[in-house]
Amino acid sequence: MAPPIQQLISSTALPSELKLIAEKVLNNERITFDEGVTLYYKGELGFVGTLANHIREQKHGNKTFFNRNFHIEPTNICVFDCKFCSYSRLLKQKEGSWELNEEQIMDIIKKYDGQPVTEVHIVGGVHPKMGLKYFADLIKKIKDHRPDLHVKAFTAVELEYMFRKAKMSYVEGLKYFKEYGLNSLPGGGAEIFDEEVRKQICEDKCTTAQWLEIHETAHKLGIPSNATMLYGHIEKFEHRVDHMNRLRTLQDKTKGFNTFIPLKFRNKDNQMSHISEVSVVEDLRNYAIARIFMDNVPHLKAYWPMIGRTTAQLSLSFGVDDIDGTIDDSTKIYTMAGSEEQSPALTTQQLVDLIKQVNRKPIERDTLYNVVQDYTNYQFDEVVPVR
Ligand code: V47
Ligand code: SF4
Repeated sequence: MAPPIQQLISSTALPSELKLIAEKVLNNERITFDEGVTLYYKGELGFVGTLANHIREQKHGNKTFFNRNFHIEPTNICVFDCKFCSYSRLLKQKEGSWELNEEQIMDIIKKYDGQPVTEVHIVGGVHPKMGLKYFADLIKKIKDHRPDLHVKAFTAVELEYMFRKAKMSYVEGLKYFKEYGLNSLPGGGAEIFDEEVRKQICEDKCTTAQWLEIHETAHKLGIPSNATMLYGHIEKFEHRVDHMNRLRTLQDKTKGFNTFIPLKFRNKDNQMSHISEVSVVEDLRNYAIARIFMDNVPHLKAYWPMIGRTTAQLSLSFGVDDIDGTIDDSTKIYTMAGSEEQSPALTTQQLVDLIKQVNRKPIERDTLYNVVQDYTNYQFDEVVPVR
């Protein structure tokens, strides 16, 4: 029997514009902006899923990556006012806010001594008093304590604010952090690049141009990064394609993005709570179209603490090849916004089982996707320590 994608192409019922896209995917060709928009308006879940799964299996076979990481959120106090944010508090607003000092952060790091974690992910609110020097010293302390731990830290939003306050250019600031031990940047703060939509949902934080310039500068300095897209709120399909197109264009230039991470807008306790959340079908369609459109970004991540374990499992048939990490319950940005996972922690064994249940190969990776361990035939004969 012909592979599913060829069966699709030979189906007489398929509209010619979709057939053309399917042929491009089969021939490993890039789809255009307009074709991306067509997929959003006309591509049914089964159709986009078949194309995305073809690409996923061409790129990674059955492999599904995860890593052993933990998150530190130093504070949720933030000078900005993103309308979708359920997590931030103003400096003067004491209720529900937290600020960790250096000792408390180092205590979290030390909690993982002797545990085989490979990455710490540090992001938080943009605190007016926690500046560049504070965070550079913190990273150095972490690296002095545990040199092998990969430090993935600070969104472009946090960096833009710190560099502006320190009167440093992006090159100077990023070089400075790199010297202190910063290894890569997470993908947050991208939201939606369209300037009009951005103005409505997060007017006061770093602009699209600044976000892209910080990531471009990082890539040129040998600091890889991720990229996110916040979808399912007031944006139109065209805005999603525009967002991915700007990332794809930058990636052609720098090749510095490892992973694209679509983030579903969650509507609990924020200024956009009146907007309904999109369906699981839309989540899966979005992953699939992202996989088809972003042909030059190697990995597509479903961030399970936000989307939930079941959708994360499903997403592995819709283009996703990475389900992030073991994490722990210190990540609050989604739990406070109403995600399914109210206490997001999975042991390695649970993550491996989750992947195996849907017949994929669980591969533990480090931040840069070097294989740490292939768990396909691994037998857990005792309880493996969490994370
Ligand atoms: O930029 C905030 C999002 C992001 C909501 O690089 C919300 O590996 C949905 O970027 N509904 C920060 N999303 C988190 C982030 C991230 C997460 C996991 C992995 C990586 C990585 C990066 O969280 C923000 C924003 O887009 N966010 N509030 C909300 N209500
Ligand atoms: Fe601050 Fe980030 Fe929340 Fe925006 S999303 S208000 S920058 S913590």
